[in-house]
Amino acid sequence: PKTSGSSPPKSRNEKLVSMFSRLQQHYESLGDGWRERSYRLTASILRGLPFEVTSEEDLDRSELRRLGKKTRDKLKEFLNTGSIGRVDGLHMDEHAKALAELQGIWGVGLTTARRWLGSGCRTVTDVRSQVQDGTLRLSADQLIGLQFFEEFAQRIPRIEVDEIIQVVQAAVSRRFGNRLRMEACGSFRRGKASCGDVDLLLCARSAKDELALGSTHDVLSSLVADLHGQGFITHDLKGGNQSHRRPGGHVGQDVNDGEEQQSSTAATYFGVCQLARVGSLHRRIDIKVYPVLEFPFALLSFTGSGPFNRSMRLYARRAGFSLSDHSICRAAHARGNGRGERIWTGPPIAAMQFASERDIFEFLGLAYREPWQREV
Ligand code: DCP
Ligand code: MG
Ligand code: MN
Repeated sequence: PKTSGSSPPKSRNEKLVSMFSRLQQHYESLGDGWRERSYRLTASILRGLPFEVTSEEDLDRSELRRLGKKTRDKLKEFLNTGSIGRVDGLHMDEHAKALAELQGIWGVGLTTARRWLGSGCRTVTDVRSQVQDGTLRLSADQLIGLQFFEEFAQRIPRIEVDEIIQVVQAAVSRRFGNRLRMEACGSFRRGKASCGDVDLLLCARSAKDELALGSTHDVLSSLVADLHGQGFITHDLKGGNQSHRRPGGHVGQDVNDGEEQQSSTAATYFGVCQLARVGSLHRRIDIKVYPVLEFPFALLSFTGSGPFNRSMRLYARRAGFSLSDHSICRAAHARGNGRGERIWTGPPIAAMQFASERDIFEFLGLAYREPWQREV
């Protein structure tokens, strides 16, 4: 015998009902009450129909006669094509939104986000529950990204960036005296009122200081150890998909993208820090140490913005050069690097010619732009 009170009977026009409900929800979320009610009515009429809509003639039967032209057009589209473009578009939006949310977790890139979406994970909440029940396995970085998702999403007020800079500067001075200079880069250097993270660039003040300091890797390791020791750095991150980071250690040795470029000894650290003050949030911090000769290139690159870097590099390429965070090279020949990309590298322009960012602009024949003029 039939049990009452279970799921409601499926409508003969189930697919159409769900499409119009989707449209109704969409307009509800936009606050468009008129369209919301219109599509709610359509869904309810379709739900109550005693027959399945299979042809355009059906649109003149019973309650369907009440529907307006736009809705009839959508029903016709469905009958002709099996879907409604407007509804497919909403699904696309939703797909893009879900991908963006998942990529908001530190350590999650497009590939991972797509894979998770494919296995039914659409939101951070979904990820959390799938991690709980063991369906989803995250990398150490991703687990930290997930743990601090809400905190990392908070912008850091400029005044707090200042405090963070002072903590690191104090450790730098204590350990390395005046031999090491430090520049806060990224959005902070561009003058933004708030920043997504803190980007710090370190470099010996002179070639002589560089010799005395030892390797960039050792400098960075000992600084990070100091900041750990005082409880300021709380977590280390390995650096997402960047497979060239030195495995094991959390301080990575950079490798140039172009195999032909001269080897660089820049070192990079990604981590999490927290000021010793009640209520202070966990913040993302990036620290890089570059060789003296690369400093202007590193400063330019680490200051950004990302789009500004891309356009300046494109400009350089068109002028026959390849600009990176290490140097500028003549763009001599292109060849595959095994991943189907083309690298354009030739002999580097002597680094001695570049003492400042200004020299790089000048070399390329570009007017200098102050950091706060580098949004695009
Ligand atoms: N950068 C780049 N290409 C990338 C990542 C970064 O050129 N794929 C450069 C430009 C950025 C700088 O490094 O400005 C710092 O990177 P961030 O991700 O910290 O970006 P911003 O500091 O500019 O912005 P936010 O306030 O979000 O940290
Ligand atoms: Mg930044
Ligand atoms: Mn950063």
